[in-house]
Amino acid sequence: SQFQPDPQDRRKKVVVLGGDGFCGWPTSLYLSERGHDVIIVDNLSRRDIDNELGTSSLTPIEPIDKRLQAWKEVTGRDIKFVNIDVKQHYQELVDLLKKEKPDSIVHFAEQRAAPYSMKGARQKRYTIDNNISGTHNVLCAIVDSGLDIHVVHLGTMGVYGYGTSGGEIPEGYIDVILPGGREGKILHPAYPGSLYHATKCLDALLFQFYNKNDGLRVTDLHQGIVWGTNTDQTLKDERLVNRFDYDGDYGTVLNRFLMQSALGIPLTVYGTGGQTRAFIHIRDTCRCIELALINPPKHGQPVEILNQVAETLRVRDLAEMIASKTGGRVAYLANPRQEAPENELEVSNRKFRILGLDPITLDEGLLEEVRQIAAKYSHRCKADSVMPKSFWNTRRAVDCLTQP
Ligand code: NAD
Ligand code: USQ
Repeated sequence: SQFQPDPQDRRKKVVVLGGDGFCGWPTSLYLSERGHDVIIVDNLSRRDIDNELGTSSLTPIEPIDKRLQAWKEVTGRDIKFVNIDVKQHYQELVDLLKKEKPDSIVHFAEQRAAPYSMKGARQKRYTIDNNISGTHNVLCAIVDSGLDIHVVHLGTMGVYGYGTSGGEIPEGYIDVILPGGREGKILHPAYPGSLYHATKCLDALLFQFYNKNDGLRVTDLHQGIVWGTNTDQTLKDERLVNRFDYDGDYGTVLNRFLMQSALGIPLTVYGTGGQTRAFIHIRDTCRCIELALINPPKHGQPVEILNQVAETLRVRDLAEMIASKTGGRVAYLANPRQEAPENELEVSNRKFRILGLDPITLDEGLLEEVRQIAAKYSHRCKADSVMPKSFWNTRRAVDCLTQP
């Protein structure tokens, strides 16, 4: 196998970059509970962006120090927190690695909303600068530290484009016949649909370079859209609650539909809703990260790429299914984005299945759990945050605003 599980020493010392975020927080708690030694690094920029947009998590999230204190009280376990901006504070990052000597880094610390990355010149430039320089700093810092640290990066299914290659999307690489007739394996062509998604394509080239040049071990997880909010760990205490993004920029589609149905407002399908996307539940995000951590690629192996997805679903099917169960209405809006109106999507997740993942798929109980969380905190919803406010081009803005 291409993986190198180490049954003697499965507990890792892990730096979680972006550990205050939607995926990073529950993953940090999960890893801590599973006996790994976790250090969170975050510059809290996601909380600042909420302030900038005049919105906030639907669930009332505590400041990071209160979160960590609650985790200590409830479980007796320590998680350290260090406020470092991985894009701006390079030397602090190198010093931290040299001091803590982690086995692995999980890299969540990027601006992750496609709509925010298309909002305007400032947000476009911020997303490119933050994500590309941040990722490069992480790789450069590992080499600088002289340590053999395995990087697990959260990438996206969106690097492949949707249904552009035809057939099942493989895991990262495709077999090709090179000019001259030689057989080869190359990175799957990149076809991003937003500047955010473009940063993940550019990250992939940096991983390939540092792997080839410096022998860095990298696992790149091409994750689908995450849904759900709580996990067994975040449910242990109200102060540990995970964030729930519902606004037009950061709210992802299934959670938005569940929030909209809980609040009795129309479900916002963009375009025909023929877009087919890959999905994964937040509980499986946590499981997948641990599987990736304890199964690092062998030394000398190319960048390992796994598709972190459970299933593929069509947006209008999701909306109609939720509306029919809850008596809600579906509103078909002009699409604020530039994307194929209809696409098929078939994705391989063979490697995670080999590693033992039996993924959660759309489950009535879990859908209902998210709806109930949305209903519980519905008083916190700002109605004017719900509609899309970022447009891929100005023509679309006009269409969206003039549509009844
Ligand atoms: P998030 O915005 O909730 O969390 C990202 C965290 O990183 C935030 O806490 C933010 O403050 C921090 N951060 C950003 N830039 C930083 C910097 N320069 N220095 C230090 N910290 C920084 O996002 P998320 O939903 O948790 O996503 C995490 C990762 O997973 C992202 O890279 C995203 O691309 C990927 N991903 C997310 C989803 C999803 O549906 N949420 C799906 C696929 C992939
Ligand atoms: N959509 C709607 N209505 C809405 C919101 C979205 O129809 O109210 C549609 C969008 O047009 C799009 C699809 O639903 O076709 C998915 O949109 P999304 O906002 O849920 O997800 P996306 O922009 O793709 O980004 C999210 C995360 C990102 C991650 C990506 C995984 O924010 O960090 O990388 O999912 S993936 O989509 O597989 O690339």
